[in-house]
Amino acid sequence: MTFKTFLIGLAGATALMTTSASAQDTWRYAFEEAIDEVQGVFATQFKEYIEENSDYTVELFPFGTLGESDDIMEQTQSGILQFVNQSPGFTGALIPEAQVFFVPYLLPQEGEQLNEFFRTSVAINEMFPELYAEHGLELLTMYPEGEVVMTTKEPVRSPEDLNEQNFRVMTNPLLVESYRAFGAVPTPLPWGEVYGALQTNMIQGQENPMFFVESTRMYEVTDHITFTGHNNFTTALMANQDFFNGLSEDDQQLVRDAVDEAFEYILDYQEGLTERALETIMENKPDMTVTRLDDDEREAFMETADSVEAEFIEMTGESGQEILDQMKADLEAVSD
Ligand code: 6CS
Repeated sequence: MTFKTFLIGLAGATALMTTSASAQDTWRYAFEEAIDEVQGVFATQFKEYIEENSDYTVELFPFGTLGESDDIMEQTQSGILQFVNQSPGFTGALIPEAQVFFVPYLLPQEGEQLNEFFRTSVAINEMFPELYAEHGLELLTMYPEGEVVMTTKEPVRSPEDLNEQNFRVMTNPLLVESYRAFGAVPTPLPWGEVYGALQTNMIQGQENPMFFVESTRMYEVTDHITFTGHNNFTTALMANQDFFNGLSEDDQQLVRDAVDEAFEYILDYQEGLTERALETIMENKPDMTVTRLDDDEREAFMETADSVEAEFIEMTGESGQEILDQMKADLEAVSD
């Protein structure tokens, strides 16, 4: 635990202790984005459902109010928070199997096939909950946040273009390996440091879904957007497991119903979001270049997938192999 996390945790614990007994009826829910970004919209739907259908209140903590992604995870594991939305990009450092989402070109980029995969996947809905439970977490859902694009200071058409480029990645070892295989110098950083690191040229690129590139103004500190097709951004909602297990069956069902409602809402909400974000970026910065790699150009990035997959198995052993095989079977089941 960092000193900052300790202080934040102490402040949170003190707040909890000084609140009246009715604090039991207030559930604290933190996430990694702003209230009007995808995770915030999901959280708002969840809150509205719970408050309309029960006497509970849900208190939302957007990015920055309680620290970085790792801080809100620690606070949830220790019971200061009841709910946390954290992406496998960070959880992968805690639960190595969650890094499967960083095998390049495993997931379709966007669309109904991807949505159906998240709805029906055995790996996501049955296997991952067991792995998260080993860390005191009740995995409630995983959902997509959009096709990941690279935003860089120099144009990117091939892995050679990433050579010597310090490229920011979320803090899990497999994503580091993936960008090493892409030819870059991977630089894991928490989100709060990314804008400044681009501004001061400590790093020369980063990846994220388009809505986030727009809302966090990544286009101000990079000049080129590249659609490489290598991934979709996956995120996950969890509850502290002791808290969840302590709820009545009816209240557990209430939570699951709220999650199901928010899940479908967020899939609809994201229809056309990538395109709208791109339009806004182009209005704000007309000389931003946008490149969609053609099949041959993608092939050069795709060729790295086998080595990253092998690295994933090396890191996770038998349980990683089982998850990967099941993910592939789940994807096959939704392909037409
Ligand atoms: O890149 C990141 O760190 C962030 N990206 C998104 C889309 N959500 C939260 C996360 O912290």
